[in-house]
Amino acid sequence: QFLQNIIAHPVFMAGEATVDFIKDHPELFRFEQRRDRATRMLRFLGDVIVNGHPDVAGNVDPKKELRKPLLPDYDPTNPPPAGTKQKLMELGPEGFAKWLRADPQIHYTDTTLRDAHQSLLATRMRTTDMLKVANRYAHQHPQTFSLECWGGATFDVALRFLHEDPWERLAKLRAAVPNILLQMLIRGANGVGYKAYPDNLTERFVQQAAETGIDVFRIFDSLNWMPGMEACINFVRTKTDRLAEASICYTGDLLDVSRHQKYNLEYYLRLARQIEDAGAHILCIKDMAGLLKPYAAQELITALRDTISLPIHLHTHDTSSLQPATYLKAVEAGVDVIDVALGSLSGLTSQPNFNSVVEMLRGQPRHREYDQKSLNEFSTYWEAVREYYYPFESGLKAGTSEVFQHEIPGGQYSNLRPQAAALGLLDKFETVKTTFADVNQLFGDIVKVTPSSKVVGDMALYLVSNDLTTRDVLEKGESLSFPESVRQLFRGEIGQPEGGWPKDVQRIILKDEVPFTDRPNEHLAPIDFEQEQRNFQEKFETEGKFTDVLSWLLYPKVFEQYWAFRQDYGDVSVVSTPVFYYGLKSGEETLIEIARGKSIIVGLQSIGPVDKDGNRTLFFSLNGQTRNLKIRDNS
Ligand code: 3PY
Ligand code: ZN
Repeated sequence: QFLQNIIAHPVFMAGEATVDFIKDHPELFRFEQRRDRATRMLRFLGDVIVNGHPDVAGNVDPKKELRKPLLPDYDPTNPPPAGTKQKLMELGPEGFAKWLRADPQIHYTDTTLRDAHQSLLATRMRTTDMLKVANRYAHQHPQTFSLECWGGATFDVALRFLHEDPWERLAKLRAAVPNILLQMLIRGANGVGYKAYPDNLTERFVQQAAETGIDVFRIFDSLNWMPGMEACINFVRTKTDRLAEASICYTGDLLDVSRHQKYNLEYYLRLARQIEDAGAHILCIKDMAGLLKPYAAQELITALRDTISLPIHLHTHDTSSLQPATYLKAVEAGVDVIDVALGSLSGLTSQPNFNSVVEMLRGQPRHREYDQKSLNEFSTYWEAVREYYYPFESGLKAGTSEVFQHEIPGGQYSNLRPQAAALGLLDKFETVKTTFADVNQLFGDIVKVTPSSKVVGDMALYLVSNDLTTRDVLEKGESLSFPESVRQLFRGEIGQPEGGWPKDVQRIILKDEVPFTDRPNEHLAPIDFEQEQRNFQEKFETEGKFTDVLSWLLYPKVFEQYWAFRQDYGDVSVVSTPVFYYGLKSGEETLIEIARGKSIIVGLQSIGPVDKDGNRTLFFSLNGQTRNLKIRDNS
């Protein structure tokens, strides 16, 4: 073990070991009880088989039959045809933006790998399911503008629930898709988290994301507050050669004159000009709840095209089921790119149906040709894969125009239900939704998107679980103490809303605390990366990849748990999704590639009874040889 430690040590590997090498590196004497990869994997499978996967606990249907997804045919011999990625490399970001704005044909962003599953399946889509089709897609749909595949909630969820390294996901997708732009969603000053981060952390994060594979940074601020986006736009512009796409989050109803005071056309045009002045390459209209109605889209896109010279990218959620009509009007009005998801992961709180929108525009002069049969094959693949994730479905069965009242973002809807369920409020979910709308009014009618939407959700859950209304807040709020996230919002920690906070509500919530109005990031000390790298090494007893250090700085607790899990069980991202969530049945086998080019075949032979110590012995076959393993039964 000592020798192994020496050989694996980064200093030794770099050929930099001196005579003091052993003396200077006490960690060489740390002899971990390292289990081999296969045994760690068996332990993971054993735990799931005996105790179930905690993430689906209580939601598993033992009779559920999962079918094997069909993979579209393809010939991987030659590299995929050149696409937008090559165009960006050829033209650079400014030139690319000009080309995009001038291109008469409509472009599509496929959100299947990010927002679609964030909005339908609580972000649980695993890398292995993406990788099975990523290269096929690169071959068959190279005319796609971009694949949104990273950021938003995927970073946190990958580490927290899937025990996966989000950076590895991105690197693998990049390798599989060398020709289409890869796109991420970044919450401006809040990065891929729920709070403000020091600017230099966002800067390094953006740089690293570009290096690992991101081409389009869709940047937004959850209150449409320009200072929350500006630094991030700048980092993309100055530290990478990729595209800064800054967003205006659409809220309210442009056509509703009674609500016109705040979110009217002038408001959107002013923001668009500011975004252009801030140096963004593309403007995104980010309709996170699906509130942009067809005629509002026509008015907005027409006016935007007349006001700024950036290309315009439109994002929506089909919660109301109206949004293909919005796309039709937006395309007629000159929008450049629209966001869609492959058929079986589209609709409802996800994006409009890619396959169908292509057909909607067939015959329209701006139509872009796609092989419909192939798109449908991808949809068929995802239809079977979606079934793997059935415990995470939101339960919404049909489009609902209720969204125009509650304004809950698509990505939040599929989370709010389980959150309400966890608090025992499922039977009051209707009240939770109406209270969400009431809280929005109480807060002064704000833009609601992560993290501001989460705070509105927290407040709604708090009120409903305490049998309170927003009127109670105004009448007896002085004696109530509110969730910490609500206090943070009113303190100014995620930025400033249009028109400021309602003063009376702010006082009720903050009591004696003094709010601030400058950038929350200004209050945060910059990160000393060299020191943090040393801290990482000390804490985790390994030098650590820089991407691990970044993940740790962004999500310290989550990363520590992820790391501990990885030490115990190894890299479980390579397990197929049905086995990951539901384990193996007796007699069942699975093939797992535990390292590049090294696969094991694991079969479950039988499960023994619980012994006097509360353990069960599991009999596995590992590459044809019997291996038994004791697993604690927690039931
Ligand atoms: C996110 O921030 O994750 C979103 O999807 C916002 O719409
Ligand atoms: Zn979205």
